[in-house]
Amino acid sequence: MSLKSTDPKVFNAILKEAKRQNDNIELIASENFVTDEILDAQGSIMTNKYAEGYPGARWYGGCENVDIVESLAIERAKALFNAEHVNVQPHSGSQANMAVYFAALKPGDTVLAMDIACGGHLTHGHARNFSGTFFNIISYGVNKDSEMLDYDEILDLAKKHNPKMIIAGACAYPRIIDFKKFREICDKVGAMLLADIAHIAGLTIAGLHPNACKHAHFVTSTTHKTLRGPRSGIVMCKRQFAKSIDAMVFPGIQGGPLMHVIAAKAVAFKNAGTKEFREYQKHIVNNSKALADALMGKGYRLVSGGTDNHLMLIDLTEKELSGRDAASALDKAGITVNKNLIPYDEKTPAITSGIRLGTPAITTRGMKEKEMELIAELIDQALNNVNKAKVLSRVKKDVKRLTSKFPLYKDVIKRMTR
Ligand code: DSN
Repeated sequence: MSLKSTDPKVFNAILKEAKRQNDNIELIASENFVTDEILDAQGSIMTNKYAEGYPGARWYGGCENVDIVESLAIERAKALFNAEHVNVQPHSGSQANMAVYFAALKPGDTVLAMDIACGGHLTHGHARNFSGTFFNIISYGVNKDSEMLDYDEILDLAKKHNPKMIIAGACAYPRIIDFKKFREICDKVGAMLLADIAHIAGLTIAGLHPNACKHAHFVTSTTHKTLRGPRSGIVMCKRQFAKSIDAMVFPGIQGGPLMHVIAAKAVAFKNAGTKEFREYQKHIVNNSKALADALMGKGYRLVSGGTDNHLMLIDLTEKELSGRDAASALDKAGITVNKNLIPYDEKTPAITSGIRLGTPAITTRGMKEKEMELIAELIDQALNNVNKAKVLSRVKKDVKRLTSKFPLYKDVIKRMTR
């Protein structure tokens, strides 16, 4: 029996999603398209196996095969990041961060982290997230003029509040993060450093961003952004924290690991060790710079004046357009982005003055600088005509013409439709 006949509603939603991903221009900076090998591993029968514990020390019998994939994932990740210890069991970036917080801190301890309104992440202390409810969060932002991290200001805050941990890392920051400087600040005030490299993990492997593992006590990452693996997380740490991190991931905050996802992580880590992967990361950054230049050439203001990495933030204030309305118009034109606060935004998080754009997914499709110029042109046409359905539908046709030259999941769609 096939899913198509047993559950046509779910089958059709999956098929339509495959077609949407194929037809649209995907610019969400945290998304990517996994390879067929990752789909094979993640969709495998390893989903059936309970394996509480760690390789060689499980609570269940029959773990000899899942032990192989978890050990491979650990060894490959250690080599990629030059990490002293890696735990590959966190189900997500959020749980990776939770494991570090609970292993390194006590409830009520002070943590200095980047404000979500300036590019930080929900788990870096948002009031309604576990991080903001269990811990005393002090936020740092970006400099109002440069819109970049201000390490003197961070040091001042650290001296004033004496945090037990400082978090370096962001999900909407278009510039290089200086982890060495963060560590120096930590050492001055006796704090531990957690680097959350979810967005920049792939760039790190390719040497296009400083490696946080050199400087931080703890490093967390998701595995599905620039790293292009399955949707999941990992924790890396210095050797002396290995036992407490492992004990906090299991049994501290998780039960059975998702062995099918860990198998897919092992596959992704193997791929990330190749020359092709490093070339791919270079193209992500080149595309990001090309898209940023093309947009600025059309008069768009980019937060901090450009990008060093895979993403950029457009400030739409001068266009008299909200991030919400811009994202909605682009969606109608087949261009997928997310609305995003810009530093010191006067609008609410549900409306915003900005949108965030990233190039990992379109680069996976093989698009290069030439296509970035065309994409900037299509974005500009859509944003100049947010209320004109006819124009948006014409742009959508152009989007489809472009994406059809870079087909995605052809075999997946063929298998599903035959
Ligand atoms: N904050 C999400 C993003 O960067 O899109 C990921 O958690």
